[in-house]
Amino acid sequence: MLKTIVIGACGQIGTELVLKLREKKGAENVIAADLKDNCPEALRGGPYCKMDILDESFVREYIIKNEIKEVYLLAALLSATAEKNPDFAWKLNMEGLFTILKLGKEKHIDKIFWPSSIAVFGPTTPRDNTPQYTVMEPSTVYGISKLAGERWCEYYHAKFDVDVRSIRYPGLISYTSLPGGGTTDYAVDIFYQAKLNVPYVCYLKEDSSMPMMFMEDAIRATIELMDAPKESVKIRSAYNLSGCSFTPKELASEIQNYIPDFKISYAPDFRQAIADSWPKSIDDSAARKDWSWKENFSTSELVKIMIHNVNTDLLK
Ligand code: AKB
Repeated sequence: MLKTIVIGACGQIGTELVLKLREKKGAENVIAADLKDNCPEALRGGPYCKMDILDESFVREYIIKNEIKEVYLLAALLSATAEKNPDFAWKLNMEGLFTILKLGKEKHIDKIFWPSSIAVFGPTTPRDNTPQYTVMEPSTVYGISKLAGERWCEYYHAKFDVDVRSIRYPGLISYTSLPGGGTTDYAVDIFYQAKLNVPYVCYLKEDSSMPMMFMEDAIRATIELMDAPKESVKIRSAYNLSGCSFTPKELASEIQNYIPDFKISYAPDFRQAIADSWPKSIDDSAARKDWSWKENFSTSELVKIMIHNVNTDLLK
């Protein structure tokens, strides 16, 4: 079995991706790598490496020495955090990608997954059913870095035959680990407050619709894209991917079906402008056609699962 590494393994996507890949490929073949000194409890079932993606020589040596052939590069600053630290966000989001793309060009690595985001779109993009190919003028540092990254992925594929694959993730909803620093994070935070019986103050307006997806769908999409035959992966920038779309008000009302006393109020902050520049819903027909993507979870299904599984101990 070829060796796989997930860099940024302790984050919201990384934790669940490592667990799923270990189930599929055998725990010993999937290395979790992250900045943290110690491996979190959830990832202790397999190898762990403390790794700073900005330490290029360490990353190169580790991947070459351990004959790692598949890389999932998830380490990044998300939209809200990136606005507070633009220089570092640009450095982290771009330099790590170049390190891995170069290893692909030198044929040390066979396959790369690098996540893009709906943040590649901007205020001039059509917001309803946003097409795969459309105007892309992102207004956030995060969005600019993701759009630049997409162009570099396509370039390395076209010029150097690097097998790099990517998805424009919408907001991801999960209960195994907490999100950090995104504009869509409210849609996870709200469940913790609801379960603590605390009123939730949302940093977006009640009618801010954004594309979202349950984590199980996102992990399945990632693995299905990576497993797809090379010839089926026709888009080497990143695929649009759709799960469901909802507003804070719609989400709160779904939660009230389980917790009738749950209260929400709205105090929009700087994240409102980011949400306003992003799509409300996504056209993912290319992913459906090229590698047979289909989502499994609707808003009401994901709310039911979240209400039953969110454990407020995670906040401690
Ligand atoms: C964010 O809100 O920054 C992320 C994303 C949509 O990429 N969740």
